[in-house]
Amino acid sequence: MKVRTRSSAIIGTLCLVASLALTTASADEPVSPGRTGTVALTALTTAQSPTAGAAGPDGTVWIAERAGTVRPLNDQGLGQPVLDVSDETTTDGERGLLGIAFDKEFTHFYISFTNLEGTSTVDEFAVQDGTIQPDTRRTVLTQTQPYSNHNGGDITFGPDGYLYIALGDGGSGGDPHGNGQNLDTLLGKLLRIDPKGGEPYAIPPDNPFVDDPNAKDEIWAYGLRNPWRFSFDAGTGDLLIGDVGQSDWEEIDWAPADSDGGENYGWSQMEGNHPFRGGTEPANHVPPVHEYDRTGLGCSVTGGYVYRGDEIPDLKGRYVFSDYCDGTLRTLQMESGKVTGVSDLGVNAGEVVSFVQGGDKELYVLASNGSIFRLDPA
Ligand SMILES: [Ca+2]
Repeated sequence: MKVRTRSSAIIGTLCLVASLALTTASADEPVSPGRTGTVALTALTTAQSPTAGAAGPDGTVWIAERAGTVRPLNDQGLGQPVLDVSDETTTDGERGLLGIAFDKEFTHFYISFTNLEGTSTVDEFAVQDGTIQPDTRRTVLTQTQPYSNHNGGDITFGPDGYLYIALGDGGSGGDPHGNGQNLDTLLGKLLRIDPKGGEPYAIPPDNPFVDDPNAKDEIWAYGLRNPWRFSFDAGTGDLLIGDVGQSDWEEIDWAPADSDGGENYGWSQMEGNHPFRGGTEPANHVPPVHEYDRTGLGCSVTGGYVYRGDEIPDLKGRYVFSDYCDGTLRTLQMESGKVTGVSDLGVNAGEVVSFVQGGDKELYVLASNGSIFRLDPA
């Protein structure tokens, strides 16, 4: 999965070792007193390499499996596939079915996957009475990929009703083509489009670069390396992005709900708060709200959600995230875009691939071994 430059097999082994060795937080990590024992991980069921999920119709949670299937999770467990594009994608490198999203009305469903050529593809289906209508399928957006890694792939609708699409820098290592800072490519960006406003989509008129002939109109934010998972705070509308680092620094990026877009998160001049390979900090660099290094807390950040459910009062308003190589669930407490506390929830979900927010705003955790957990009160 979200590995960086070496082979999946090697990294997989490293990550497995790391996840075994690093299940406890390092002694110097700030842990709020009384914050351990807040949550329990309830194992619900097992999927085949789950990568992503979305709140679905009728209280379900739809789970994407990397090889190309989508299955609904309900009280009875994981149902039969409601969609299967497994003959259109592969799971080599960091490819596969990487993201799914519903619009607010549950009338359209979107999938984000790499096709057989490795091209990042976002397709749309109409949904009627909670059922995908296969004959309504159309391709919304594509982006060719120079390498098999750093595809990003997460998709979600923002509070503004527009579809946001995360794309990595194209891959290899160290951003060899300089895509992160190049506004003439969609790679290394967070995009914002209106899939219903045109064919195949419309550009929201207030996108930050619509008046810049040298920049792609779809771009909302840039300077991202592999924004594997991002989300909007269901309470405030703030944007939070987990951007996977290259060698040294994992980071969480942030923007307020009233942002006009155009944030430059720095890659590949910067990795976290640090110049990358002699890079120069851009004048407009928006530094991460949180970063951590590789000395004990992991190697590949998995962005999550601000908890807005009802079941775990102590968790309300805290951003829950993890790391693929570590698996400990951690939280950030934030005020006005500043982190005021970092906590270790004292539970570990293994190789954490993704978080999912249900319609009731409760959170689920997907692990690479297939486990699907729900966060419950301890
Ligand atoms: Ca950055």
